[in-house]
Amino acid sequence: MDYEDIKLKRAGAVARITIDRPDQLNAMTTRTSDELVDAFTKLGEDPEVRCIVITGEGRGFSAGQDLKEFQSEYEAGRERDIEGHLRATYNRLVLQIVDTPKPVIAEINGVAAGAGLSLALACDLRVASEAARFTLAFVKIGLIPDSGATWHLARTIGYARALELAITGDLIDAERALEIGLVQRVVPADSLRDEVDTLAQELAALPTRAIAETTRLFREAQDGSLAEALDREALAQGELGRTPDHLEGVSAFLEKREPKFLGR
Ligand code: LHQ
Repeated sequence: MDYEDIKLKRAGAVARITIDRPDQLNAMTTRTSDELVDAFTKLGEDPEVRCIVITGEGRGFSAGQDLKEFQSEYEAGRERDIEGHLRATYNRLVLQIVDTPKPVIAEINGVAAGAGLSLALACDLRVASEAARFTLAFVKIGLIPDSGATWHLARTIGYARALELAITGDLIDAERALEIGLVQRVVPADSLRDEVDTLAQELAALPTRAIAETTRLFREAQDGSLAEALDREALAQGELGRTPDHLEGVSAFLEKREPKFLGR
């Protein structure tokens, strides 16, 4: 698939996806979403890729749905099939990101609004520039938080704070986002790229399968009992215990040397 709305770059085991619609603050159309699903699917299947970064071109991360995509329907007062649109676009995209068996970092270079914030929430780590801002803009246009935000946000920052951001639509800065745990790190704008590259290289050198299983188990444990979590842990550990990276990690420890993981 040729990409028009996103750019894809590889540097060793790290892949960087950039949403490339800077004039619209990287607001997403159906095409953007289709391209992102395609990129995450392919990178997820590529054994050479061991960490994925997603960011935005220009001064925005993503302003969510491109509200101009349905402009003619709105102007004509025609009914819009938002349910169908969500099912065909963001619902697929969010599940694809979450199921990608590689660590995914959101490099939040600027404003993340609406489904743009939902997208960042679907990633494993969020590193923001001091210039980043965040809003669940949905309520401002008479909608509910979608694209997984009702699921991810309360689990990320707690129910009370999530509900407050959802029903006020307040725009918060990076410092507040860090304080409430919406992002894991905030760095100066001019060092964002370097900081994320360093983090991505570090993650890419770790046992990729163990990271994928860790994120899956944490997610699944949110909705189950301790007994179920223990059961899933034992199953996953049984699998990982048979991997080359487990053997390498233990051998390196016993031989007092640095491990060299292969992501297998
Ligand atoms: C935009 C957008 C945008 C198009 C800025 N679209 N152009 C799913 C299913 C179907 C329908 C509905 O929604 C959904 C999911 C959702 O994501 S709903 C939420 C959609 N997003 C929003 O409502 C956010 C709208 N944008 C804003 O509130 C502001 O632009 C923010 C707070 C993000 C940034 O404000 P500023 O930094 O002041 O920038 P700006 O407003 O001046 O925007 C810069 C340009 O980007 C501007 O274009 P222009 O040609 O005038 O320079 C905006 O029109 C354009 N833009 N967001 N979502």
